[in-house]
Amino acid sequence: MGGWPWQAALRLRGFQADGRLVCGATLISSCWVLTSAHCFKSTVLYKVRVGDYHALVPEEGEQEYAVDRIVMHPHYRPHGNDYDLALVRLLVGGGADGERVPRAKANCYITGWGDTVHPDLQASITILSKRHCKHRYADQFTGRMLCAGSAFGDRRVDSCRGDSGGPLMCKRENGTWVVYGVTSWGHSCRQQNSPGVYTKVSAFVPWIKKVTGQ
Ligand code: 4AZ
Repeated sequence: MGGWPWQAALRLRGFQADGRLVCGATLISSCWVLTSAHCFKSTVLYKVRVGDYHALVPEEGEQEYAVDRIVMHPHYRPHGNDYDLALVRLLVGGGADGERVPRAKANCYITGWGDTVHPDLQASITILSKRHCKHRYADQFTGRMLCAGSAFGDRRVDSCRGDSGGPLMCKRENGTWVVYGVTSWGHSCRQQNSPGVYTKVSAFVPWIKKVTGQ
């Protein structure tokens, strides 16, 4: 996606519905993407497209990979929202470059091809306080989640169906970007007082390193 080189798409593979969008994802190294565990509801085949911008137009730089391995977080439970994280290893030849995942707060963006995101494919978003998120979602909101929202003029900015699994990225002061969240759930979309909820990547760095070996 132009300007968002880590944005990837999890799509169906096979004779039926080939290429249909399942979820967003974030490329975190040359062979791993981070996405939501809830994207994998059935045992169908998946592929991962990277380097895409317009979802329907074949473009230079767009690449598709078969999936080598899907690692769901071991604490994720079907139909739940907690521990909503999965790592997908792409079937590519070798190579590995790790990225640190420290703190960042300002300058955050959500991206995706889902029902989102105003104006198109991308939106600046604000991480809200834990207190605010707890107030709205009570015990459904755990320490492994972030919530975020913002307004664009009179329109609310939010992730929505089809965006989940995709990145909430923040730009640090030194100019580098961090995957801060993975789009997960929320009460509806673009509703006042119902911010989108994101899996808090910083809570999972040890697990990500263990799985990816980085
Ligand atoms: C979804 O269904 C979904 N507004 C993603 C994000 C939000 C709601 C639903 C947050 O994938």
